[in-house]
Amino acid sequence: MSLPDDLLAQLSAANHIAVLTGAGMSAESGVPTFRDVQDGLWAKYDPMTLATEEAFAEEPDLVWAWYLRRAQLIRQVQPNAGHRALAELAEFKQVSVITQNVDDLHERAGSEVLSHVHGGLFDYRCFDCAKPWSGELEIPQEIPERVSPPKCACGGWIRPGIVWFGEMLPPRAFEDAVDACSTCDLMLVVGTSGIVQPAGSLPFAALERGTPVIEVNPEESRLTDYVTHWWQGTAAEVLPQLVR
Ligand code: BV8
Repeated sequence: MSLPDDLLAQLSAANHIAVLTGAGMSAESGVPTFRDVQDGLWAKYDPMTLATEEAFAEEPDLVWAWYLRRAQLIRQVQPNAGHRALAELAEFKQVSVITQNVDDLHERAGSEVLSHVHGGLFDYRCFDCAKPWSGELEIPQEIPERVSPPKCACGGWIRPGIVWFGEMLPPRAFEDAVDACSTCDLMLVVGTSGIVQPAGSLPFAALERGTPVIEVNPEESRLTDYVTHWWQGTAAEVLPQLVR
């Protein structure tokens, strides 16, 4: 599958490209998406219940162990050809990467203009006083089902610096994301089901201005009916074609 000529022309003429990425962006690095339930890690843990303030307040050791497992996995994997292509594209165009992912694979691939609208797995703060935690994350080789989080000096538990369901998105990151989608010449939407809000609505900030939005996804998503073009394929297959 490739792009229709008119979109190819718009892509090469674009000076500023906004890119919204979701869990599918990291799938080819070996990170399960939220919709993947085949993998044991996810089948046992429903992100919808565990990725909440209530779950952490009730069972901090269960939630903390779940995030330790995810941090351990991210440390073991590498950015894929899709991450690297986006970093390379930024060498000759303005590229604003907006990611829903909490991993650091875009950074490790070299992407700089980056908004983490759902926070980052490697930022930590106190659950009670919100003071950033600069301690060393200890990830045991074998992570038990439950691990007590580290404690802040105030006595509160340390939590991951990510946005849980029901929590506000980081205002600055989301403002930057809306700004990029509202001012870009073209938008790419890569590897997202478009289910989670308000991030899932960002493409409409481009569409309502008549800016072309190209979706890269092997399957249809909630956004496919609305985007300018669905480029059916995976991130690591399609994105390197942008920099050939
Ligand atoms: C909030 C961190 C309010 C946690 C995450 C309307 C408006 C506002 C809110 C809501 C709303 N409707 C509902 C809500 C509530 C909720 C929500 O969206 N619920 C959903 C389930 C309906 N939203 C919130 O709670 C947000 N907060 O709105 O607060 C508020 C306002 C004021 C004051 C106080 C509060 C917070 C949402 C953030 C949640 N945190 N992550 C963690 O990771 O543990 S979201 C988490 O799930 C991920 O970060 C990611 O964003 C999301 C998963 O979505 P995707 O990335 O799309 O991944 P998914 O698996 O779904 O799809 C993968 C796609 O990839 C598929 O399409 C697949 O085909 C494709 N794919 C697979 N392989 C590949 C591929 N594509 C390319 N290449 C491949 N190889």
